[in-house]
Amino acid sequence: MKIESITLREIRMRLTSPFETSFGTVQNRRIVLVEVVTDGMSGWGEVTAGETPGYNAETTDTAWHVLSDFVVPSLVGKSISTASEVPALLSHIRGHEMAKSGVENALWDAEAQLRGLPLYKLLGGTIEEIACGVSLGIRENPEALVNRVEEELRSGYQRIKLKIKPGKDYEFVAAVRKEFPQIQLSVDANSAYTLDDAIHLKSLDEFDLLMMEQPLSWDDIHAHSKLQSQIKTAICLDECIYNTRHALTAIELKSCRIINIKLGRVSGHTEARLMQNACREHSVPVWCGGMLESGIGRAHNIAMSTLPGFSLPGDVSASQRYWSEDIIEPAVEVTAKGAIRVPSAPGIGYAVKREFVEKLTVRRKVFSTARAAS
Ligand code: OSB
Ligand code: MG
Repeated sequence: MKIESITLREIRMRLTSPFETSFGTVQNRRIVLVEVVTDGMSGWGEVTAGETPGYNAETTDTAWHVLSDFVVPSLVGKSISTASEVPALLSHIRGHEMAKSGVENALWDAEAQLRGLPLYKLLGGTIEEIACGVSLGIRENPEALVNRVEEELRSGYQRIKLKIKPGKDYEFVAAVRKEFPQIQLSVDANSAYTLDDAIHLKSLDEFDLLMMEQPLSWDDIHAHSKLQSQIKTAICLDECIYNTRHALTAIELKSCRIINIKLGRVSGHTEARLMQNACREHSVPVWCGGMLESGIGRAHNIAMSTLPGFSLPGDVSASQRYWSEDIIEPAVEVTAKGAIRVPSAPGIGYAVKREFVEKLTVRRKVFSTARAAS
């Protein structure tokens, strides 16, 4: 595959409602999309960096910079035989996993189309209906949260995840658990606590949670090992795990019993596939996390979720939970039983609504072999 051109676009999209986590609230998204053209075939990827460096170090603007000045120039004009060669071509660039992931995944989409295969098959996926959960932002009070949970359960979602932070945790979880004693329930702290909170976090053991996601510092695998030994609830790591080595370290240190895989955080499909395989060999379940993606990132998440290690419901939910109009068609829909049927069309399996993307675009940069960057 000869990489003929790469186009970066920043689009603006507004979430149907604000999403609050322990590190901030977001409603207006600034999303970088990557379109590659290889052997005449166009493929799409999404950079899942946030607007601020609150979740990890990357932002929309750092991604634009690193893509424009380093990642894209390392790839345009190159010939590769498969998208899984991309990490080696980018190994001289440290970090910036989300920026890299946008391009690598676009090449995976193009490669699947060139081979006439749905992306999930090219990746080696085996699951044809993926199980869906939802991630609920922090609410004003427990009653509002309980009402929201009820709506999501009515839509069929199989697992509910509650965002928590100090002062908005125990009572909120207690209220939801009291109302819904049987559901699969988990919490996500996005690094809002320290080891000094161990006794408080242990108090959540009584709610029979499926997992507690990333309670401690975003870069401290060791501290999670100290916490895991003190609580019954399974810890799931998110922010701490950028690559398979990190996952193996966390497993060896007993820092967690579950791992969340996000394509952007781990730099793309190649590393995600290695990581789920390593976790499976150690009997550690994984699931697909979300980053409030547009339809393009969502479609890639669906393809990844078909790999055999993905044995828990992911944060992959319907387009309409986020957007009044998505940039792909058909929109992602969830069945009454809380599942997404994996599309069978070549590539990501959804069509990109080009005209709509154009309308949302606020900046664009084209890199091609035919002419200089414009
Ligand atoms: O920690 O999983 C997270 C959103 C933004 C940043 C981090 C996280 C999240 C979510 C939302 O939980 C998942 C989604 O519905 O896309
Ligand atoms: Mg998380």
